[in-house]
Amino acid sequence: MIYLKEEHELIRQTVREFALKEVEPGELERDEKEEFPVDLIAKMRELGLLGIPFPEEYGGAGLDNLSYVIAVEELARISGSLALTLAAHVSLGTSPIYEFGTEEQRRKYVPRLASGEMLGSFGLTEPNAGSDAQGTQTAAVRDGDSWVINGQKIYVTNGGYAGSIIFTAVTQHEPRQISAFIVDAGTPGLVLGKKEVKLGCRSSDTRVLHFEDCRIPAENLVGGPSELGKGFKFFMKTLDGGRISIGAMALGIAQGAIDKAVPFVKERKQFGKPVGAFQGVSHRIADMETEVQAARHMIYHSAWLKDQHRPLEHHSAMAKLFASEVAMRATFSAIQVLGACGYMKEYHVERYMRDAKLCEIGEGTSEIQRLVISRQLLGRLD
Ligand code: COS
Repeated sequence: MIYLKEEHELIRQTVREFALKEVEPGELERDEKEEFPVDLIAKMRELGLLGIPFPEEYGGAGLDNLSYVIAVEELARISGSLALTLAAHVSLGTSPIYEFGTEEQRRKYVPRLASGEMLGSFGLTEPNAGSDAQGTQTAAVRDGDSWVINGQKIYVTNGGYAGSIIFTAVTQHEPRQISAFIVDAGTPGLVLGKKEVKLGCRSSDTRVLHFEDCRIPAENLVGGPSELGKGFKFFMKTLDGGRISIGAMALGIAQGAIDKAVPFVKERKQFGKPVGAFQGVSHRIADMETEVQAARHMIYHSAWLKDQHRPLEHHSAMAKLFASEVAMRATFSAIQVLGACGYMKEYHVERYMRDAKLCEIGEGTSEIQRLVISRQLLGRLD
């Protein structure tokens, strides 16, 4: 592929090897027990995977977004949960601090996040603010040298294991103003809520976070006083990048479905020949491969656009939309060509299908991606 250099192949090999040797063996059990893999995160830290796209002076690996996307893809080929954990940490928990934080905020948080000393997290969604992300009700009130936060964030990926959480809150009602803040884990008044039980990505951590008169220093306003009221835009721009990584996760899951389906249909014999010899099966495999390759081009192109600091918004929305729908079709097909085996947990593909569903919902549903894409073409008609 035109974008790929030696460094990209190297990161692919490193993560592939790690995923096959270290991640796959325990994945069924972790999925079953909903076990967050603290030990695997520690190994990813040793491999330098937790800060791939951040400069070395901020604790990162100093590589590009394409390298990061390939790492997410390769993890997702084996574990959607681990890919999601990485994507939430890098794209949502760390990137907005690096991109929109003051130099002090960058220096304080990014090296610890990018080096993997701690995980990062991001709080946007609330009980009454999902697709309508401007519906935020969490409030921040200035009191002396602090902001006092009240409200709650839900479906917070990595919430229970994060050292810092970047989140949005309303700082003024008329005219309405949403700002972004950082809260450190362990701050009094930040109360960890229940761990969610999910359809897929079951060994990733998803939490409710309550803010109960949670007092954070004034300097934790992201970007400093001049950026008061810019939180919604910061978060929208963050999601433009984050959606590439969810697309990469979908791509990896879809590739994983092919990886499982191809050897199976070559080996499994019925009516005296491999089931792959039947056109109903071989054409499904051909469609899976075609769609996965198309998705890969879209995801890598979006990562390249991000690396070039070019406009991204509808490209990343299209890439995520397409890749996540491809992942659903590919995992459905994998189950179908494996037949009864596909329905059994030990063959992994039913887990792949459950994990893939997240990609059509997280970081904006497919409906929201279509809204973003169509607004780019049509403008706002409502
Ligand atoms: N980059 C920069 N600015 C953006 C932006 C982007 N990607 N998207 C919107 N904005 C700006 C707009 O330009 C507008 O600015 P002005 O007020 O200066 O004109 C402002 O933000 C409000 O934008 P808009 O009116 O389009 O906001 P909407 O309320 O219509 O919401 C959607 C837009 C629906 C696209 C947004 O709420 C969204 O993405 N929702 C899904 C949220 C999501 O993905 N949640 C999952 C979280 S995963 S933890």
